[in-house]
Amino acid sequence: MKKRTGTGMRALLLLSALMVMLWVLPFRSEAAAKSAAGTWKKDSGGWYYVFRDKSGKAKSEYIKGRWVNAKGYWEKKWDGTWKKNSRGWWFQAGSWYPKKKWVTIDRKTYYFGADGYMVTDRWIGRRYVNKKGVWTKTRAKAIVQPNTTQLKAPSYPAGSAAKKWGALQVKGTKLCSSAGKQVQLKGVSTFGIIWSEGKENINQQAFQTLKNWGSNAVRLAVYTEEYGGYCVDWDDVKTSTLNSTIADAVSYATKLGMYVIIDWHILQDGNPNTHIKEAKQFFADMSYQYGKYSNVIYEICNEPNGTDWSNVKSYADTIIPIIRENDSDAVILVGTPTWSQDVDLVAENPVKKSKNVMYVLHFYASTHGDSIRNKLTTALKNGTPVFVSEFSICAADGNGTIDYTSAAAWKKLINKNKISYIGWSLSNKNETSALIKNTCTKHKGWTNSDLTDTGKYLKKWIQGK
Ligand code: IDC
Repeated sequence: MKKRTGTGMRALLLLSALMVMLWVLPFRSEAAAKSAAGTWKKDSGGWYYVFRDKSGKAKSEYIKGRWVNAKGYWEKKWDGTWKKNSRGWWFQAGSWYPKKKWVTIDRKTYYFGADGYMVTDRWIGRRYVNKKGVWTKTRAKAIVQPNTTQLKAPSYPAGSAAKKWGALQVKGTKLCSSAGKQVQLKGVSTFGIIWSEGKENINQQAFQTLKNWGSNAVRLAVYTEEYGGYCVDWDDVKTSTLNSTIADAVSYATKLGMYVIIDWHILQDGNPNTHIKEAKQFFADMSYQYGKYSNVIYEICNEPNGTDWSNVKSYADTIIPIIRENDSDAVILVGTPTWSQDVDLVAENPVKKSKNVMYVLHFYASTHGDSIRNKLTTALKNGTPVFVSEFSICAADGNGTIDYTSAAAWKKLINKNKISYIGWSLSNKNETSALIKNTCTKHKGWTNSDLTDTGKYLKKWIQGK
C-alpha cells in the first residue's frame, strides 16, 4: 500500500512539475518574442493580455494561438493554429475551425469562407481582404464596392493576339505589347448591346467570323441613356441582364484570344458626369470581375458632347482610380469633347493617373476631314496617345453617303501611325454605317455578299488590303 501510495505521489509530483513547465515555458518564450506587442498578466479572472501601444487589453481575438474572449480572458479550450494544405490556409482550434467568419489573429483580421479556407484578394461585403488575406481598412473606404465576383486569369489560344501580346501597355503615344513592341488593334464595334440588332450578333461564331477577317479586337457598345440604356430605369434586373450580355461577349472574345473593349456608350447624355454614379458602380463591377483578364480594355465615356474637357477630365479622374483599385494595368480609353474629336485639347491638361491611358478620337469620313485629321496629328505631336475606338466612312449620323477619298486619307494616316481602329457597327440596321446588309438575316459567318459597302471596306482594311 505504502509503496503504491509512494509511486502515486511521485507520479502526481512529476505531473504537476510538468504542468507548471508547460504553463510557464510558452509564456517565457512569448514574453521575449512578443515584448513589443504586449504582455500577459493574470488576475482573479485568469490570464489577460495588455498591448504596449494604446490598444489596451486584447478582446475577442487570438494572440499567439490563444483565444482571448469577449471579456478579455484567455479561454484555453479554443487554442488554435494556422494550417495549410494545397488549397490554402485555415485556422484550426481543436476540432473546430472558423467558417463564414471574421477572425482577428495577432492583430490582423481575416475572413474564412464557407469551406473554412482563408479568403484572399476579395470583397466581403464592404470589407476588402488583400492578397495575404488581411482586411485592408483604407481600401474599403476608398473605392466603390463591386457587386461582382472576380474571375480567374483565363488562358488564350496559341497564336492569338491576346496570347502573343499579353497585357498591353502605353509607351509614349504608342500602344505596345507586354514586351514593349508597338501593336495595332483592329476590329469591329457591336451595335448597342441593349437592342436586338446589337445583341443578335453577339455569339461565338459571329466573333469567330470577325477574327477570320483578321480582327484582333471587338468593342461592346453599352449605351447609357438612349432608348432604355443602362442608366434608364436603373435597377438590379436590368443591370444583371446587361452584365450577363457583357459577360457572354467577353467570354467569346476571350476564347478567341481577342482584346475586348467595354464601352460606356454615353451619347445623348452629353456630359459623362450625368450618370457618374452609375458609371462608378459599373466600372467597379467590371474592373473587379475582369481584373485578371489581360484582354479587357475599359472605355469610360464614348462621346462627350455639349461639355468641355475640364468636365470630362474630372469624370476621368474619378473613374480611373476606381478601375485601378481592381485592375492596376489595363488600358483605359478616355473620350474627348465634341463627340470624341478634341484629342488636341488633352496635352495641356491630361488626366492625373495617366499610366496606360489613351484618348479617344472618332471620325465619320463624310463629315470629318482635314480639320479633324489635323487634331490627330497635333495630339500625337504633343505626346497624346490616341485610339480610334469608333469610326465609319459615311456621315456623322451613321447614314448618308460614303466618302472614299476622305476614308482613304484617314486610313493612310491611321496605318502610318499604327493607330488602333474599330469600325461601327455590327448590325443589319437600315443605315450606311451598318456592316451587314438589311436583307441579310444571318447572325454569323457573313460573306462578302452579306456585307454592305461599309462592311466590305472595313473587312478589306482589317485584312490589310
Ligand atoms: C447610332 C446608330 C443608330 C442609333 C443611334 C442612337 O448608328 O442606329 O439609332 O446611334 O443614338 C456615333 C455614336 C453612335 C451612333 C453613330 C451614328 O457613337 O452611337 O450610332 N455615331 O450616329 N458617333 C458618331 C456617329
